[in-house]
Amino acid sequence: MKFETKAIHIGEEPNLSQGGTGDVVIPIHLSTTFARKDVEQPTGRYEYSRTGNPTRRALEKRLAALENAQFGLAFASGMAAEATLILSILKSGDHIVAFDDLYGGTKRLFNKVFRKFGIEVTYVDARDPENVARAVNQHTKLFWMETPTNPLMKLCDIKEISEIGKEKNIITVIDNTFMSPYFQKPLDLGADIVIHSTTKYLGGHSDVVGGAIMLSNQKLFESLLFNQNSIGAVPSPFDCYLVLRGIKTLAVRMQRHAYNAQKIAEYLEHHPKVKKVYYPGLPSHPQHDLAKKQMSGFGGMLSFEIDGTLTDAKIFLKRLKIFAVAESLGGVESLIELPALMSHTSIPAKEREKLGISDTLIRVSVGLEDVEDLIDDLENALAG
Ligand code: P1T
Repeated sequence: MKFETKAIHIGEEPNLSQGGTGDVVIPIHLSTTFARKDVEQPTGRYEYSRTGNPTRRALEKRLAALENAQFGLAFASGMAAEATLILSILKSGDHIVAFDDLYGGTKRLFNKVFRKFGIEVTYVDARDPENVARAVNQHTKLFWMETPTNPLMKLCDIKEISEIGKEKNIITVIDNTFMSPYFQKPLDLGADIVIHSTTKYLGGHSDVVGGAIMLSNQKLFESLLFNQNSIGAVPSPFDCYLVLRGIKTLAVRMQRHAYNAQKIAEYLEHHPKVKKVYYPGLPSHPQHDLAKKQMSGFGGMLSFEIDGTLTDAKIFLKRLKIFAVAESLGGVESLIELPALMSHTSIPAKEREKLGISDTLIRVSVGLEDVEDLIDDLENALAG
């Protein structure tokens, strides 16, 4: 089955057997517990809804199919997926090598939560895989990468980094939130684990918070499954339904997100009040060739530098009428934000500066509105 077909059907096949209802949309199974005939074992597949739930199961099957994975697990948020993953795989004294440009909340989780439990992280510029290899020590257990990164749209070579990981017995985790499985499949490129904030493109409508992990390694899956139940950061059946529903249109949405983002990136690149545009679909992006190699499209996220001060950036944001000034991304509506004051405030100012997250860096999640309306909105706001 091709991607679009899997995105609509896997996990939601109508039950046409004797007694089956033939629903084409899976019911939202609200029951928290499942009765059994025999006290010693569950009668059906399910016993308690934290452990397993039919609506969640449908979502998990679909999530796995999208990333060409054997297994999928759904969580209550992207952060819940990340925390469960770390708790499942690492122990005190272990070490992570991570991309230096990550979602601020991921860095906060590493630096402020897991460091307290003796898990160390070295951040490197993973655009050069050599930097990743050099940071490995005898305790390194994980490589943690986003590509493209949030918010600077830096890429890392998934294949090369995964190969380094395999050589050294280190697990490679790729946060694939920005590309979605429609444009990039890290497991096919050699990564061990893919993680998503399903709050973003998979949900697609800014109405559900969720997370996911996809992988094919049975042993790691069993450990994650055990901890999904033990820690219990699971999504509600209604949340699972919303993500299942969102995924059905993922392919068409991603195509339009990318089309609109390319047009906007090209427009901004020629604007005299814009210093720099970061979008992997632009030939001026320093890793455009890598983008073409490992992605099948360039996605709906971009960022740019306004030529001016923080005040100019704030005035620009205030003048916008269609773009909502809001954190998050990946929904049908266009969102815009200032990472230094919003999504990345948990990174200290000095570190932000070093990474290139300046006070005038603007991040855009390009939505599905008419692109001419979006460009007009930007034009008016930049003219102010
Ligand atoms: O928000 P949550 O579903 O818990 O997902 C966390 C997360 C993980 N990974 C990436 C790449 C992300 O972008 C996020 C969440 N990001 C935002 C809320 C944001 O505005 O960037």
